[in-house]
Amino acid sequence: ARKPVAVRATRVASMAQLSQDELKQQAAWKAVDYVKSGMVVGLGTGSTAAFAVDRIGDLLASGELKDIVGVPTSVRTYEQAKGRGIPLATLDEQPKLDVAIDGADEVDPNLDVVKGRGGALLREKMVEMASAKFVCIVDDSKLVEGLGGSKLAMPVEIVQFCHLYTLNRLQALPEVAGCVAKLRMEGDAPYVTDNSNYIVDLYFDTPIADSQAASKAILALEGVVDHGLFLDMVDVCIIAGKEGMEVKE
Ligand code: ABF
Repeated sequence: ARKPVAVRATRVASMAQLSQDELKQQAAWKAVDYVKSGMVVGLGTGSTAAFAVDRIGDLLASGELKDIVGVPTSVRTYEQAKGRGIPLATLDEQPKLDVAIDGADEVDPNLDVVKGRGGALLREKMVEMASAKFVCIVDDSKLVEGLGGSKLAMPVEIVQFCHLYTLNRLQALPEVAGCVAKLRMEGDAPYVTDNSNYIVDLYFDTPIADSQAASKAILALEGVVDHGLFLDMVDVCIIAGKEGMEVKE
């Protein structure tokens, strides 16, 4: 079991005026404080993580950070980081990371999270599992009492082969009873991940009762590659809200 979550809250009156994008930026910039010269850094995907990638690029350009190597979690992030002049490597070349910074779709009170609505969950999980520290960055709209509770998707990456068969088996799992499974589409065609797989989004009416059991049951299906439940993985969560900033670890 995870140790109890410690919370450091900084009330910042001026944050009341910030837009959601500005809150994301605040969380991202705070996370970059964990990056020191010489580190190998996992670079997340999504609009919140993009602020961290830009910030690292700026600090490298100004000389405040030196000798950083970034490991991107998606083709999108690879392109962004390359454009910012961040030296890049793969997990093959850099299997041990010092820190990874990435966003999330839902964060529960234990700092378990749902990720992957941006479609990059597999590479995110591989990179973040390889990191000594995973710093998750969100605005406070992402907070939920239980995972699946936002009524938005919990994604599962599956192989293309007989994807309807896998979708039906996912929906029938007792550990996610009552969920509705939908193949993610992009226009008229199925959405294809960076790894040439499909995504099935699971929708819940009520939060997942036992996310550990759901995680194991989903992973045990043969056509499943991975899922968006990131359990016991977050070391630090930075939450930006109009009231101020919270750092939970
Ligand atoms: C990534 O980006 C994903 O795991 C998550 O799905 C998404 C969050 O996006 P945003 O920061 O744009 O809300 O971190």
